[in-house]
Amino acid sequence: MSKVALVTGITGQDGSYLSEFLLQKGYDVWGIVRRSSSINTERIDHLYHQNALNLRYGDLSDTSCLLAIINEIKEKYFKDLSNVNNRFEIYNLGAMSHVKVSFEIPEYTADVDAVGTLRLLNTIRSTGLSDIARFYQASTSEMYGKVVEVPQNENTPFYPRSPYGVAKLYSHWITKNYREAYDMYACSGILFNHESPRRGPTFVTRKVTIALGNILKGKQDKLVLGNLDAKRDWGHAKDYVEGMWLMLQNPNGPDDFVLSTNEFHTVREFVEKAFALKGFDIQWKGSGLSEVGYDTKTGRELIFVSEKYFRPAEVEELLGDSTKARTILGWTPKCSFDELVSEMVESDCL
Ligand code: NAP
Ligand code: G4F
Repeated sequence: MSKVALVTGITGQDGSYLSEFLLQKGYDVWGIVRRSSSINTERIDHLYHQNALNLRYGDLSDTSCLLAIINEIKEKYFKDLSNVNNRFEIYNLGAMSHVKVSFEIPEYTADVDAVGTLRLLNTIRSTGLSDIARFYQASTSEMYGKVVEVPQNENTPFYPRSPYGVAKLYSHWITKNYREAYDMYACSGILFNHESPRRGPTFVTRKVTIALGNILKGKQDKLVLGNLDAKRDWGHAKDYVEGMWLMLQNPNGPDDFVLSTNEFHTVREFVEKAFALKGFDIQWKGSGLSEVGYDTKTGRELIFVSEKYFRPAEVEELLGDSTKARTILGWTPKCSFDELVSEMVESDCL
C-alpha cells in the first residue's frame, strides 16, 4: 500500500514537525512551498536528503498549481483508483496565520485561508481522488473568538474576532459541507495555540524568548508587547501534529476534534516564567500603556507596553476542552506548559 501525504504549509512550524512525523512513519511526503524572494525553507532543510520528500512550488491562491501537483501525485501512485488499499492524506496547513496581520491584509487572508481551502477540496474532487483522499483542515480556536462559553469544545458556538478567524470559519464549514455533500473523508482539527522553538518570531511566545536571548547577549535592551492579560491554552506543536494524523486514522470515520492542553496562562505569566529561567525576577508597576516590567534584583526596566501590538478586536481568553480527542483518538498532549517555556528559552538563549 502506498502511504502518500500532501502537506500545504510544509515550510511552517506545523508543516515541518508533521513532515518529520510522516517521514518517520514511512510516508512519501509531498509539500507545497510558497515562492519567496528570501529563503523560507529553514524549518525543513534538515529533511532535504530524504528521497521520500518531494517539494513543489505552489500557492493556495492558484488553482492551476494545485491541479498540476495533485495530478502528478495521481499519475505516480494512484493510476488504479479501484485499489482499495490506496490512501492519500492531504493536510491543509498553508495559511496567512497571523491574527494581527489579517486586519492589515484582510482580502489576501480571505483568498488564501478561506477560498484556498475550497480550491484544494475542488481539486481533489476534479482529479477523481475524493474516494481515496483523507483531508485535514487546520481549523483554529481563534474561531471561538469572543467566547460564549468556557471551556470551548466541538459544540461551542463560534464568534470570530478577526479577518483571520472569519476566513478560517469559512474553511471549517466548507470542509464539513464537502464531507456531508460528497461523502468525503474530510475533517477539521480545532487546534488551540501551539508553540515550539520553530514558532514564527512575531507570535508572542517566540517574540518573548527571542527577546530574552537578545537581552542576555546585549543585543536588545527591552521587550515591547501588547495585551499582557490575554490568556491562551498553549501546547507544543509536536504533540499537535500527532493529533492531526490521528484524525485521519480514525476508524469511526471523519469528524472534527479540539486539540488543547485544557489549561490557560496569561502572556504576563509566560514572560515571568521565561525571564525567571534566566535569573530575572520580573515584577510590574504602572498600568495600561504605562505598565512596565522590571527586574527586582537590578531595578532594570525590561518590558514595556505599546498600542502598536493591540488588535482592533481582541480575543481575551481561550481555554480548550479536548476530552473528545482524548477519548476517541487516544490523543494526549505530552509537553507541559513549564516544559514548553523551558524548551523555547533554552533554544533562543544559546
Ligand atoms: P505558520 O508557521 O505561519 O505556517 C504557515 C504555512 O503556510 C507556511 O508554510 C507558509 O509559507 C504557508 N503559506 C502562507 N501563505 C500561503 C499561500 N498563499 N499558499 C500556500 N502556503 C502558504 O503556521 P503554523 O503555526 O505552522 O500553523 C499551521 C496551520 O495551522 C495554519 O493554517 C494556522 O492558521 C493553523 N493553526 C495554527 C495554530 C498555532 O497555534 N500554531 C493554531 C490553530 C491553527 P511561508 O513559510 O512561505 O510563509
Ligand atoms: O501569539 P499570538 O499572536 O497568537 P494568536 O493571536 O492567539 O494566534 C495564534 O493562535 C491561533 C490559535 O488560537 C492560531 F489560529 C493563529 O494562527 C496563531 O497561531 O497572540 C497571542 C496573544 C494575543 O491575545 C495577543 O494580543 O498575545 C497577545 N499579545 C500581546 N503582546 C501579543 C503581543 N501577540 C503578538 N503577536 N505580539 C505581541 O507583542
